[in-house]
Amino acid sequence: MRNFFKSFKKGLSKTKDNIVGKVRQAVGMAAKVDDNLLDEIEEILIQGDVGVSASMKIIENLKKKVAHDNIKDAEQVITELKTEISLIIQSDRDPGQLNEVGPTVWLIMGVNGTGKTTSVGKLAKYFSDSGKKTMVAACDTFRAAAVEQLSIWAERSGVEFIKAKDGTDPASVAFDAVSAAKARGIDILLVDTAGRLHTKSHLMEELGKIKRVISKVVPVENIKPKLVLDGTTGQNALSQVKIFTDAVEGCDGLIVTKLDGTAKGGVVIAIAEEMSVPIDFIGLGEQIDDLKPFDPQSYVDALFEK
Ligand SMILES: Nc1nc2c(ncn2[C@@H]2O[C@H](COP(=O)(O)OP(=O)(O)O)[C@@H](O)[C@H]2O)c(=O)[nH]1
Ligand SMILES: [Mg+2]
Repeated sequence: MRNFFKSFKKGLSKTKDNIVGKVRQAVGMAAKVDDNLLDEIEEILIQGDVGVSASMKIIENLKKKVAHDNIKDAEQVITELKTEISLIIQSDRDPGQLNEVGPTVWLIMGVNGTGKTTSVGKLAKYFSDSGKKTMVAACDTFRAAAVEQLSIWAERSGVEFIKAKDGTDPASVAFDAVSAAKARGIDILLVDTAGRLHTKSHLMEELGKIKRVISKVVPVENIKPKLVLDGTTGQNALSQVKIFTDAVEGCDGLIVTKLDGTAKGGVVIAIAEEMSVPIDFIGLGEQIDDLKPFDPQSYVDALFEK
């Protein structure tokens, strides 16, 4: 647990400096707790990609609280800010939850370079470490390098690996993989797909086809489409959620990567406020253990730790 929190702290340090660090500075300079200070905090939140909607909600609630409780102590404002952020992102979801009767199939989708293939590799390690029978399928038939990359990750985690031959139809590879997973009593099958621009309709249709084809082998409730978002792209990432959700008729959860590389990790709060799809895992670095189940409490604690 200590190591778990340490990863959050390390991976979110840029965001911490950029958001809570700046709030502390503003609070330290402020002569008193007033609307000026709270507006300044709102500006800091928006700059940190917390999103306009979440930032406004947080500050509105803070203003009410300051007035109602007659808060004069600036330090108290920081405590209340932490509470407001916690309220937005809290969740009792278990991100690694699998269906009782397997295989559960995670269909990993997203635009190019968001971190799909490496996340599949990291998830394979995560699930095999938790004692789950894990299989990985490389359905990125566009990039031979991606298949090679994933086979190395799979080998490192000691999980089963199924790959496409060059130029084969991704849906047929997925079908074979799901059939094999079912036959071998696999708990979790992770399907890596090719990156696609959400503006290219035939590629988006292909995702829908993959889902339809595998639903011939496993019940549809076992198929969990997961969207990988690049956390460094901030608000842009949010617009991808709807399009991918439409393509597969429902996105089950999000994986937000590269939070270690950005000062704008407040995007996690924006997603929680604006999207109906929950965040399941977050990427906090490039090592195999750097993809963590999203724990809202650890996220907030990491940002507000002194
Ligand atoms: N720093 C950092 N880099 C990441 C993270 N996730 C992925 N990457 C990097 O992002 C790049 C693209 O990843 P890849 O999995 O190939 O993306 P794909 O095109 O979506 O399959 C690689 O260099 C990864 O190492 C993360 O959480 N943190
Ligand atoms: Mg890839």
